[in-house]
Amino acid sequence: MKKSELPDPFEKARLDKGYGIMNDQNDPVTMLLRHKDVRKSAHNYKTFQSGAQPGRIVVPSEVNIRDTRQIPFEVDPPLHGEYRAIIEPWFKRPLLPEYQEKLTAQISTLVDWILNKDSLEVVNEFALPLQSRALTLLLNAPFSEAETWISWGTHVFRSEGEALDGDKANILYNYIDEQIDRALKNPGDDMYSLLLSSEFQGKKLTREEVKGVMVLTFAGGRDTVINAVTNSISYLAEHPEALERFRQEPEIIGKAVEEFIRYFSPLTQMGRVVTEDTQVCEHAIKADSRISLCWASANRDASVFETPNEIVLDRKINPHVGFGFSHHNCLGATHARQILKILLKTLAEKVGSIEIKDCKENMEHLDEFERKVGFNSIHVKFKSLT
Ligand code: HEM
Ligand code: EMZ
Repeated sequence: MKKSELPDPFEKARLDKGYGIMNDQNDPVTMLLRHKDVRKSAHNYKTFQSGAQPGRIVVPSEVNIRDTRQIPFEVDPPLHGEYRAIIEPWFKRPLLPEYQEKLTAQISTLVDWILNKDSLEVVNEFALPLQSRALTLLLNAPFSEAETWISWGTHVFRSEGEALDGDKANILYNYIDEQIDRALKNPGDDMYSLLLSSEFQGKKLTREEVKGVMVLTFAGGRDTVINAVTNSISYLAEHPEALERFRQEPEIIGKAVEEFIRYFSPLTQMGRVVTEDTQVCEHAIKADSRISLCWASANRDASVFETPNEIVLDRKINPHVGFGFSHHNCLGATHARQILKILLKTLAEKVGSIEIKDCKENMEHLDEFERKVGFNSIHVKFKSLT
């Protein structure tokens, strides 16, 4: 098997019964595995709610390390739409040419730097700094803040070997508190200041609401982006012809990004809390239990995607759910797509080949399923094109 492959552990259960069950801290999750069921249930917020106890829809559940409600992620319609409208224009800024120019400059500098190195560990030395520096653009925060965020590692709630790390979570909460204090004293044109001056239903957002948006912005766009970047590089290492194709046909890069998101599915699943006794795939589910929408399984559903286990760089029909589906679809997707597009373009322009030296896989243990979601570390050598 190629190192860049991410096998689909859900195929048999998806075909046989359509769901799987995993325990998680004695709050089991019925995982929906079929594309159709995932989309239908994502849409049905009345039966499958996001606005339960904060942290409970995340798998693994974060109820023990988080009280702050993440906004708009843990709010259901109609309030969800009102919150989302406040921040949606801000999250569309990556479409602006100035934003893309700055992102291109950041990524070019990083790629030039890696070309000079004999060996590079992609997760910590490339993907993490790239993600953190790019986030300074989304927050409109000073570039130097990225150094602090890099020091937190790849996930703000997890560390290697520890699925939930409360001490680490506190570092983030304290940091956001300090930043809110700073923006209150000295408002500027950054994201904290924007939120503090925004109104919800005719009243200023509360400190807790501002915190809820910021915690989500830091947590949601972190390991997902890091995995997407790292997996893309491992794919290009084993498929140098893809780099050549991006040079010849740069117009397919947008499609390739969508295909990478489908195939890599950096966010495996997201939960919902069931509000009434119901059934999925002829399986009874009790009120107040949890289901999950397994994006990673839906994205390999052969009834929707031809050759689902292959990366087809210019896949024509690609209704993937890697960024979610329906009203909670990923707000950070505009930013994430720009990062990946600019990365692929820059690598194609500057890199001739990439050699993988050694790597450690990052496995998610989901009871009956073991899913490779990327790498904990991967050492490579980049060779320049010229
Ligand atoms: C929501 C995936 C990057 C912020 C979501 C959802 C998915 C997802 C599947 C839907 C969750 C649900 O339905 O409960 C991804 C992937 C990413 C990525 C695969 C990278 C490749 C980002 C980034 C940010 C971000 C960079 C911001 C910095 C959000 C927010 C929501 C969200 C705010 C909630 C939207 C809402 O509730 O209306 N993301 N995400 N994401 N994501 Fe992302
Ligand atoms: C939550 C989640 C958001 C959660 C859209 O996904 O991402 C996870 O990585 C975090 O742990 O708290 O922000």
